Amino acid sequence: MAKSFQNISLELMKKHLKLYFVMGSVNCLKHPVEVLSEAIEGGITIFQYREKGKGALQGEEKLQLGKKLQFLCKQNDIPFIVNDDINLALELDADGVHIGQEDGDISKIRKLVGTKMLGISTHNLSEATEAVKLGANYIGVGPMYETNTKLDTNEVAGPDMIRHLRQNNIKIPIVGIGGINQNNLKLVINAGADGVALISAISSFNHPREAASKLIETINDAYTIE
Ligand code: TZP
Ligand code: MG
Repeated sequence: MAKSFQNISLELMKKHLKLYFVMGSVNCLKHPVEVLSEAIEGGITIFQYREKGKGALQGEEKLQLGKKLQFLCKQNDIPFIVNDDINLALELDADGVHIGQEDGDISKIRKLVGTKMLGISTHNLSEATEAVKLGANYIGVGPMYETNTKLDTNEVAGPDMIRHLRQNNIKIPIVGIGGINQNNLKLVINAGADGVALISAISSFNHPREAASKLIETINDAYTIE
């Protein structure tokens, strides 16, 4: 039977955030099912279905792709998170949702999703403090670096923002996001993140399995050399 990730503990949440793959069909060079399947083989630890941007699937097509990606996650005990679309998350009975600052009333969303995982994108200490208060299971902090994947990003915050949050008593699980790759991820972990969330560092490669497996190796290294 597939694992339940409801009411997830802090420790397990942190473990799952290590290598957080975010993706939708517009980010992929080949079929998203193939990309996710390879990424899972490579060692990703959580997945977010983010069907967004120019040419993104809508309605029934979005739902059907979501089902296929969720099935792969279930088979491999990988938490399946839906970006933004609370109705889709509820319809699929996803493991969680990830929302930004402009995605509606966060306390209402917390109530709607019940004990599912709730991730919130934050950019500074006041947003992070509020996210903790509203019951986030983890926060995304970014952008860590320049990115071409998302056009409407805030100013680059850099790993120092994560350091700043940790120094100011933000204890919940944190993932850095935005422009993270093989070469800069150690800086994000060393600043106090539990993991890294990324799109193109896996999806833009012809061999997502190799990309993911090198990333997880580097992350594990970063934890051991502190
Ligand atoms: N949120 C902040 S930056 C970003 C999101 C979804 C895009 C991350 O994509 P990439 O390719 O890992 O820079
Ligand atoms: Mg959003």
